[in-house]
Amino acid sequence: MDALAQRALAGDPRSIARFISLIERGDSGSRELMKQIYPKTGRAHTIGITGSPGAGKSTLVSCLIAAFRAAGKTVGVIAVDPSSPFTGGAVLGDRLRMQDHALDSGVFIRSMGSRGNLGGLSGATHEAALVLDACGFDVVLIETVGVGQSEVDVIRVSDTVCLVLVPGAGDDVQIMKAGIMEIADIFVVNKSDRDGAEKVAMDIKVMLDLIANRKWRPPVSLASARDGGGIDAIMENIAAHGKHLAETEEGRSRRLSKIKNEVEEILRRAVFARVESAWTFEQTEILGDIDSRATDPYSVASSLLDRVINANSYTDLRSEA
Ligand SMILES: Nc1nc2c(ncn2[C@@H]2O[C@H](COP(=O)(O)OP(=O)(O)OP(=O)(O)O)[C@@H](O)[C@H]2O)c(=O)[nH]1
Ligand SMILES: [Mg+2]
Repeated sequence: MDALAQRALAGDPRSIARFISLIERGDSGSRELMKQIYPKTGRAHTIGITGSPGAGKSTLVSCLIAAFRAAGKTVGVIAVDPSSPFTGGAVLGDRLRMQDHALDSGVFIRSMGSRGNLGGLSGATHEAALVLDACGFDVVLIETVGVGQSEVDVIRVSDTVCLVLVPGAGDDVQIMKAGIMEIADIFVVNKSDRDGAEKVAMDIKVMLDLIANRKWRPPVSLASARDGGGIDAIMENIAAHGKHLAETEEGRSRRLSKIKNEVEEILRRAVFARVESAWTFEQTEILGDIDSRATDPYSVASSLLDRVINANSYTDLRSEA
């Protein structure tokens, strides 16, 4: 096994960080590393924390880290900031808020941005979560900012999705639109020290009644993360959902569908990487040909695709991936 993978699996924080950086760059060598560590994955409980900006996600994550640590569990955290990779204020803020845990060797915190990511943010986030899983963290928390489609994609990689709402933000319509209601397993109404939290919780329950019957009825609880209020209930709900996933047919089919997405994502990347290099090479000439109507974009796309598919055996595709 590669030395870097070995050191990461042994729990060396610098090696884990370097490993995730390789993935983030979409480095082709990282696929080989992923293959090596994959057998060690599948043990962590991955929890996605999403919700509108400023809802208190990072504050909540910090509370959850403390609660999991108190329960003797190690925690890996991925803070995803799709809009402003690396330099974003939100990421800096997250770092500050979570720094209480910075010296705890049972906690690993990492920010990720979308910059230079061939496979897209969701692919890289998923792989980073797998790395933390393989490195032995019992729990992996993924915080994403916002409630758009890209957050839905990112958060789909988690076993348990926790949606954080706050009173008076008028979030409900936005969330319905983004389809996050459907993928949330646990609802938290944070900032319940403010007026209107009970009303938001009621509204969520009404909306849940409208969503087609599921075996798992997402629990709704109030929290005040800033003062550490309501964390016990969230911990119980997380544990109950984990148990549901482990013991039911629904849990198994969810795992299989995650694996399906995983394979499709790798395929997409492998094919695209191939097509892209042919495309980049011939681009200038082809663009001119389309401009003069000597050809059209549809024929160009299908001929590129044909060539890639015919030129590569499965083995080539695999080494490319
Ligand atoms: N009143 C009140 N404020 C809170 C509570 N939890 C968090 N806050 C405050 O809300 C603000 C935003 O908290 P964050 O934890 O940074 O929220 P976030 O959702 O991570 O924000 P982004 O990552 O920027 O989207 C901070 O000023 C917190 O102190 C709470 O329970 N009650
Ligand atoms: Mg945050």
